[in-house]
Order: sequence, then structure tokens, then C-alpha cells
Amino acid sequence: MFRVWVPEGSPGYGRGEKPMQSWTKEYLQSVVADRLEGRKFIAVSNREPYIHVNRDGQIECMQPASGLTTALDPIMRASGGVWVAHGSGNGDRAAVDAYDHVAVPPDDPSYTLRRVWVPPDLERRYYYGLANEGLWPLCHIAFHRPQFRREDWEAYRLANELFADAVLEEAAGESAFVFIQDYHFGLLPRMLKRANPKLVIAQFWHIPWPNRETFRAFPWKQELLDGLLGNDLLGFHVRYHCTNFLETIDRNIEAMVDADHGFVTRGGHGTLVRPFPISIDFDEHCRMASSRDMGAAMAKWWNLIGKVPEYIGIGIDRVDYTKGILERLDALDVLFTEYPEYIGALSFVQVAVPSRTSIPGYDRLNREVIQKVEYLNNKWGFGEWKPVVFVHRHLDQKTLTALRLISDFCVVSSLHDGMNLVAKEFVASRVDEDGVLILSSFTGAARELTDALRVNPFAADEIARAMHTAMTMPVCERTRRMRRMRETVSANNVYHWAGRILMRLANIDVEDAESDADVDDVTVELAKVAEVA
Ligand code: ADQ
Repeated sequence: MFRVWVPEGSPGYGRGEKPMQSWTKEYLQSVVADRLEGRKFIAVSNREPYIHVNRDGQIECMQPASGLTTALDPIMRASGGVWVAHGSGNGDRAAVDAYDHVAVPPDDPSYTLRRVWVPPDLERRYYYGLANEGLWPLCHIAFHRPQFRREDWEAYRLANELFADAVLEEAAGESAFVFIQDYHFGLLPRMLKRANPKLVIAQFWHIPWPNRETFRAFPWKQELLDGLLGNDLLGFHVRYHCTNFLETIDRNIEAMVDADHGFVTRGGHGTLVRPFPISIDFDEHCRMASSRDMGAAMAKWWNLIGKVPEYIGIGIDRVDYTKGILERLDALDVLFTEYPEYIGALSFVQVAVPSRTSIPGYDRLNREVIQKVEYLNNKWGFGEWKPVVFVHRHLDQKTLTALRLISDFCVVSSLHDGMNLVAKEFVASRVDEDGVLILSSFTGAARELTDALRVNPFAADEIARAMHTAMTMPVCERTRRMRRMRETVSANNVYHWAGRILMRLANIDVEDAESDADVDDVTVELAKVAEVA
């Protein structure tokens, strides 16, 4: 049975109203235990939650920083299930048993990581080729031409088959829940459903789904769409992407689309299409921002920046053309031209972690970003003051939290983004209820964080104006906006995301999914629970 926890003093406490449940890691675990009813839970992603690295003959287990691990780890721990992922570490083979299994987390083994060995050439074509040079630009519509090569498509199919074999082995012909992550596995749901119809399958597509005109360019559209319709549940970040997907189906493949209820029927099988806005572990970010050693971490940043300027702006990104890093730097150029009072008074810290550097466009972008930073620093910098402080590497969350805390504003200028967790992390870190978020309207996050200063990332002058507004905003206005954004992210945290998907998945084979389209099922469930309690 569900536990209902109502914090003292919270809305509803002691007033006979229906209490609102706060989603926590512990609550999510109780829901998992309740809903799985003994069935196996299998998660699938390309990236693994734990990676073994061989350092001079010593095998070390590391946890790559990833929002996905934060969200799925509690489900996996509670279910004792299996997480199927690409074994990409150079110590991974040494760590598994004869079934390619390793028990994780290392300090408290509670579920199984099943590693799939993707040969380097297949990885190059399936992961870097079709997924990241084909589907990524196609879905983001960021004016970057997608590359479609038949060999990459064949490799994509082969890689999906490799993962299908692993999942089917783990399910061993029984009923199980399978939760697939992302655009690397568009063919996997159909492969699984065909081989074992007892599987209940959900997939979350972490990037946008483009409009139907754009999707027309994809050469293997029918096969991909048919693959995705093998899912029982298909999730996107926002309703707009669901609508785009339903329209794409309607125009490209034989299926019955019920757009009002977000339901597609093909060959007698139904797929429910729903928005589930992903989020972060809000409480964990608050805890980190309030930790005792945060002052020292902030001081390190002030040392690095040098002469402490009046204002500090920040950007934190993977180096990816969809994130609008060059556009943001252009906006700084406009700002110093149009508002010269910021020359010498504002330092902008850009933290950029290189990613996908084996793809030529990404390598080029890294060089272009470096060149633009040098250009700005030569053009505007003087004495000790630099307009842009550039940190070109991965940083740990504590260091990033300190940076968020010393800043006056954070710029997220993605040209298109499914959600964007950087924006939510900034808000969660601001335990002081200060700081201004400048947020591209073309992110999923912009739909929830309506108190951010929203900008068109293609318009440098608009971003520059927003920076000026951020730096001149009265403190009471900053606090009012930040407080409301914090309430939003706190309520819609990552456990809420995972819990909603799981509860929807658990309902699929027991009730008619068509009947409750526009109702937040979690709210309904909790209301029922509250009545019982
Ligand atoms: P991304 O495009 O990778 O993911 P985004 O939401 O921007 O994701 O998150 C990036 C993550 O990397 C954040 O947690 C951030 O803190 C971290 N990060 C960025 N720069 C870093 C640095 N220099 N050092 C360390 N960490 C850094 C996809 C979609 C998004 C969607 C997510 C989750 O493109 O739209 O929000 O998945 O679904």
C-alpha cells in the first residue's frame, strides 16, 4: 500500500484537504515495490550507470555524471532489476561474470548491470553515425544538415538487435517491464514485442520530435516509426513533441491515430503517447548548495576569475551546436557595444565540456568557440579583466554548484532542446533565492520556468538586452521569480518524472489506457490513496 507523507505546515496538513505527496527517492521506491508485483524490471540505455576503468592494472568502478542514472537508480535499487547497457569502459570486461553481469552499485549491490559489447565499428556507425549525425540534427531542427548513410542505418539495426538479444535473454520468456532510453533504440521496441508479447515496454525519447515536414527527410521513416509503435508507452518531454509525433504517424504509416487521447493503434496493438517532463534531484542540489564546504568552492572561482567584477554571468554546456554557445558569445559582443558600462564590470564564465569529438562538426565547433572567446577577450579585455573566462572541461557537481551560487545570471541559449537540465540545476542550486535565469524559448524547460527571462537564441540583441535586464533587476523581483521557479522544480523533481512513467506503465496491461487521457494519473492515484488513508 502507498505511504502518504504530509509535511507538517504544508498545504493540506491538518485541514482535511487532500494532501499532496512530495516525490522523494524513498517514496518512488515504495511505489516501485508496490507496482511491479514481482515482475522483472529491465532498463535499457546506451550509456551505462557504472563504468569500470583500468588504471595501470587496477580496476576502478566509476559512476558517470548523468541525469538518467539519478532518475533510474532508485527504480533499479527498489526492483532489483537488470540494466542493459553498452559496456564501454576499458575495465568493463574484467568486471563481469560469464553472463556479462556485474552487481551494482559497488558499495551496496542491489541490481544487475548487463553489459552489451558493441564492436567499435558498429559503435561508430550506429551511435556516432545514425544516432548522432542523423537523428540528433533531424530532431533538433537547428539548421545543421543531418547525415544519412545506409551503412549507418544497417549498423543501427544491428546494434538494436544486439540489445534485443540481451533483453530477451534477461526476460527469459516471462512477463517483464522494459524501460528503454532515447533515440539510439528506435527499432528495439518492435523487435522485443515481436519476440515476447508479454513484455510491457516503455520508451522515453530525450530529444525533441520534429514536425512532420522535417521528419519527411528521414530515409527509413516507416521502419523507424513501426519500431517505435512496438512500445506500449512512448514518452516525450512536452506535449508539443507528442503532437508532432502523432502527426508524423498520421502522415507516414498505416495506423489509427486518436490525437485527442494520444493513442495510436497499429496491427491491433496500442501505443500511448504522453509528455513526461524530466527533471533533477532538487533536494540533492539544495543539500549540496547548503553544504559547509561550499564557501571554499566559491572562493576558488573568485580566485580563478581574478579581480572580482561587479557582475558574473555563467553558461554551462556540452559543446554541441544545439546549445547556442556561439550565439551567446555573440550576444556578449552586442552587450559590450550597446551597454559600455559593463566593460570591466561583467565577467562571463563559460564552462564547456567537449563531447562527440570524433564527429567532424563537433571538433570544428570546439575550435570556433575557442576562437570566439579569444576574439572577445582581445577586443574588450584590458589589464587583469577578461570578459570571458573559459573552462574547457568536465567539472564535478560541487564545483558547478559553487559557480551557480556566485553568479548574477545564467544563460541557457539552446537553439532547440528537449528539456535542458542546466536551467533546472541553476534554479535548484540557488538556495539564496537570488540569480536570474535567461532561458531560450526553444527549450522544454521554458514551458515550466515561466519566471525566467525568455529569449529567442537566434537574436543576439535580445539575449544582450536580457543580460542587461538581469543585471539591473531589483532584488525583490529576482527573489520573487526565483522563489516561484524553485517551487516548480521542487514539485516536479526527477522522482516525480520516474514515478509517473512507472505508474502509467504498471497500469497498461490492467486497464484501458484510452479512458483517462488528460488526467494526471498520479494526482488521481494519490487522491484515492488519501481517501483510504
Ligand atoms: P543533454 O543535451 O546532454 O541531454 P542537458 O539537459 O543540457 O542535456 O544536460 C546536460 C548535463 O550535463 C547537465 O546535468 C549539466 O550539469 C551537465 N554538464 C554540462 N556541462 C558540464 C561540464 N562542463 N561539466 C560537468 N557537467 C556538465 C538530453 C537532451 C536534453 C534533456 C536531457 C535529459 O538533449 O534536452 O534535458 O537529455 O532528458
